[in-house]
Amino acid sequence: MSNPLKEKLASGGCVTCHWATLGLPSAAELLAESGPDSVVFDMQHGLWDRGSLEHAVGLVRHRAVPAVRSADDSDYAIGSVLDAGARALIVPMVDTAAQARAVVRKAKYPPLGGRSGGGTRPMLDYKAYIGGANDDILVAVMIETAEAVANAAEIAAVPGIDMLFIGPFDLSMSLGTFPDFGPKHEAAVQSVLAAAKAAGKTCGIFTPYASMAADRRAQGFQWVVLAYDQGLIQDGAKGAVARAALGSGPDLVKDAVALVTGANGGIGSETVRALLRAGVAKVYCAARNPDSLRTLVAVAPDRLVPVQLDVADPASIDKAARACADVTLLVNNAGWNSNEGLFAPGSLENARHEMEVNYLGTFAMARAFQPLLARNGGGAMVNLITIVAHVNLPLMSTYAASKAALLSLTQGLRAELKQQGTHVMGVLPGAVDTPMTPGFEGMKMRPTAVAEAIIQGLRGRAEEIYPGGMASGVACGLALDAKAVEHEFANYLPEHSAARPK
Ligand code: 3PY
Ligand code: MG
Repeated sequence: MSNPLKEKLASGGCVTCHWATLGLPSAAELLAESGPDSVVFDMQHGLWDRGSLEHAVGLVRHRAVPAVRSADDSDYAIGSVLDAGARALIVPMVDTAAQARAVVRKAKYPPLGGRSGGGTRPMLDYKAYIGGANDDILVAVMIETAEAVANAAEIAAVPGIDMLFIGPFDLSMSLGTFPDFGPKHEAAVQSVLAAAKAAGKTCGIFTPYASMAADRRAQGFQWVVLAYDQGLIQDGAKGAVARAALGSGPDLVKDAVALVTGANGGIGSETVRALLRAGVAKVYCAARNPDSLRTLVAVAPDRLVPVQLDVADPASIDKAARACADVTLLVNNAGWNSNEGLFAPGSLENARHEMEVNYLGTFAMARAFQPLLARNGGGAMVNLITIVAHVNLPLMSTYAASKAALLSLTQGLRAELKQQGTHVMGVLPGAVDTPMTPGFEGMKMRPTAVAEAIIQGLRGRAEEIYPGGMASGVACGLALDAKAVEHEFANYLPEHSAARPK
């Protein structure tokens, strides 16, 4: 028997774990499948009972090393979780060296302690288990009060204690810093780490998020928590509700006066047609070259007004804002895609131009039309972004970066325009069949479908829409595992593509 957690710690490594509180064996199994070193079952604050713990340990133990935080430091609390098969024991609220010595006695078989033999899992191979358990099982005590911090050096020196494990939340209450941590708390945390190191022992800490776990790991903590089941479900569920949130209010489409930039393009011209079908009063159809709008304007000459506009040219924006002062619905659709990777010839120029059009052009339009929208009752602003704003597609890296900037701008606009009653909607489709995506061989959606989704989104006052199967699939993938999507997108780069570094 050799405990992989102990081996990792001995080599100076850091144990990563997921924390299981909900008492659901199947949820613990899912946590273990993601590949942490350990799953910790929380018997102190979690919903486990003896039966569900035994079941869950059986489900995870061939994937991740089972660990348990015991309910308390009693004989029964410690003995029963070790009998369930825990190979690491974390005992809460240990304040003194005497308490720590008692923990060791309860966790070890004679002659080191007084643990009683028995239990279903030890009986699988009783002789081997009893012979190896004292060495195999890692014993950690939680330091989570001011008293424990003061006694940390003495506690760490107790033979048989392998790790001091900090409970930062209880510690913040004990130190009087709750709900914040702050400098006093941090000084205590660092003093416990130093005490553990001085005694030649390891130190772990509860971390509710992976980013915090990474910071603590860099500081020398050797056991961190990446995620916990309640947090994962709660955050995921909250995020899903926020993403699907629809608002209510006056109709933003019917009788609106719209301005659509890039109205000669695939999505632009279909958006103009969809707006007409939805009953807008008028659409200013904007393009750099108004001649390119002739066919479109002929569809409804009484309601469509061609406008010369280059979003990269401040003078033309000013002129358009003066000519279109009755706008209530601004659709920032104009965009440019170099369709090149980061190391293509001229990629810096591409990047500048994409920023100029996609990000700064939309920004300039928003600045010019903000007072008009305010004067006309608030209305709405729609920004055509793309799903690759959320995750870079290396076939078109610089374009994706400019759209990431636009996504951020859209969030800022939503916040700043709320007070004047302007609804801001981001549109994040996947690949759309337009002249902008000539080399993309995957499934493309029709521009009409994007245009219809824009109308539906405005009717429901959605903040963000993800038209089409590709966009909604990627958005779902990102919510579940953003890193996996990033790596999948990186694979789209062909081996000998022009976008590859030469
Ligand atoms: C604490 O922060 O007090 C903990 O016990 C974390 O589980
Ligand atoms: Mg605690």
